[in-house]
Amino acid sequence: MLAGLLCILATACNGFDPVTENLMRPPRLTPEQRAIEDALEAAVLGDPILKYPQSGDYRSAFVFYDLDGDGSEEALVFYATEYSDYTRVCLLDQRDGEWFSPCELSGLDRDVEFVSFANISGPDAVNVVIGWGNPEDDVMTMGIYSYQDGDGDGSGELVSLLNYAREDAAFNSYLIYDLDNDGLDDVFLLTNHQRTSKIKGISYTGYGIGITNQLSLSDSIVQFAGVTAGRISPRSARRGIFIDELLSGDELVTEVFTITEGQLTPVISQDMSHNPDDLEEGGEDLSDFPTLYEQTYRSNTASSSESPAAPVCADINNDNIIEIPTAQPMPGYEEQDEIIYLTEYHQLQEEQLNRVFAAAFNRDAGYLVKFPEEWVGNVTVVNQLENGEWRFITYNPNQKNPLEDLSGELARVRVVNQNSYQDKFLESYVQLCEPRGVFNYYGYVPENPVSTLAITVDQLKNELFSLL
Ligand SMILES: [Ca+2]
Ligand SMILES: [Ca+2]
Ligand SMILES: [Ca+2]
Repeated sequence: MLAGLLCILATACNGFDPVTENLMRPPRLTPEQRAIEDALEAAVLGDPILKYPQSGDYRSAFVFYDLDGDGSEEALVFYATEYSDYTRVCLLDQRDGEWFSPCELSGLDRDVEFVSFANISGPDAVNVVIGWGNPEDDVMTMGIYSYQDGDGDGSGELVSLLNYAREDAAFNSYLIYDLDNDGLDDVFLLTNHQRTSKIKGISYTGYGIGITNQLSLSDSIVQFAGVTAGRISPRSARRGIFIDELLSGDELVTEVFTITEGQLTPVISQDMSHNPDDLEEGGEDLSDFPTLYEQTYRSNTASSSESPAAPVCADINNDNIIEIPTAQPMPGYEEQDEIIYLTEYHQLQEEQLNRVFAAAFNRDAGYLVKFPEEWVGNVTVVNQLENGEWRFITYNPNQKNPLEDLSGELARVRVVNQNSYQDKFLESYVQLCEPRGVFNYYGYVPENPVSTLAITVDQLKNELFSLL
């Protein structure tokens, strides 16, 4: 969530993308860098045009990693030439202190999307995972490789381990995670193209890696809004992959899968029917009651169509269990055009979603205010248009205009840009946190409140307010 927000903040004001082939040059600082570039040029036919991964932890055209476990790093270099349609990868290694290239090979598309390292193909294996793509297509192709060293004699090879038809390695989103907790990473490919959506698992099968199984995902997925993994519930060590899907209609839904005896197994999925235990003999017919899957339906509450869809699954309370969010209009906003939502996060416990966290998210301003349990359903938020201040007020449905009745006010949060002509000295407000860039975050709690819902300014500052 934080990364997503920073990403928006960083790109909101200008369309400038610093990671482009023209703007970034390989460092030419040390003799070793020079030696590496010389080795690349010697290995490549024509002039190499360096290519930079677009996402992930490694953003340089030169990626250093100890692939064969000999204690010194090899280099992977991504490049194209006038003779190649696809980006290629050149492996560089050292022999007697000299850089040389034992091999280079073609990638699977025009650009490199990301590079990652994982332990997939067996105990002690180091695997290179590369996403290949191009700007015209949102479907990427996954490559998984290992470096098989030829005794340091220069005959080592970067071997592709996923020898499938290209469409079998296609994906729109992915996750690398040890879902079955056997010590080896598993890879999950998510696809939503050609009107069908799937999750595909790639794991170690005893002698190599293979697609272990695949299952259908929701109909009409527009895009994957999030994918994360972790413990499913407080009472079990079972791990799940949580997939947030944006559906047509700007609605989000979550599917959850685990691995049981080597097989991907739905925990929450579109295909699930009602739990047979719900339909005991003589019991009431619960077929009209929403399934767990249907209970995860929520509106996309992102502040604009350019922002990443929200809310998505996360470990919101740092207890190592992943929570599933829902969102409902705050009291009084059911019929409004500009809705402020209460976002709730739930844990799966005994086939039910139990709320463990509720908050008002001000995504534009970059903060949230957690709702104490007794606030839920009884407190709403009013946005002061002139300064963007959020006022938290007791909701009184008997008033003619409950959203204009500020008499039951409980708290305010205001964000002030130091460079603007807003009030900078807010009497009786307190600073809620350190300034972030040019933004100061202020809070206010009325004196002598009478309401049972009242909070203290310390509570606001230390328990309820936090930055996104
Ligand atoms: Ca090495
Ligand atoms: Ca595993
Ligand atoms: Ca949690």
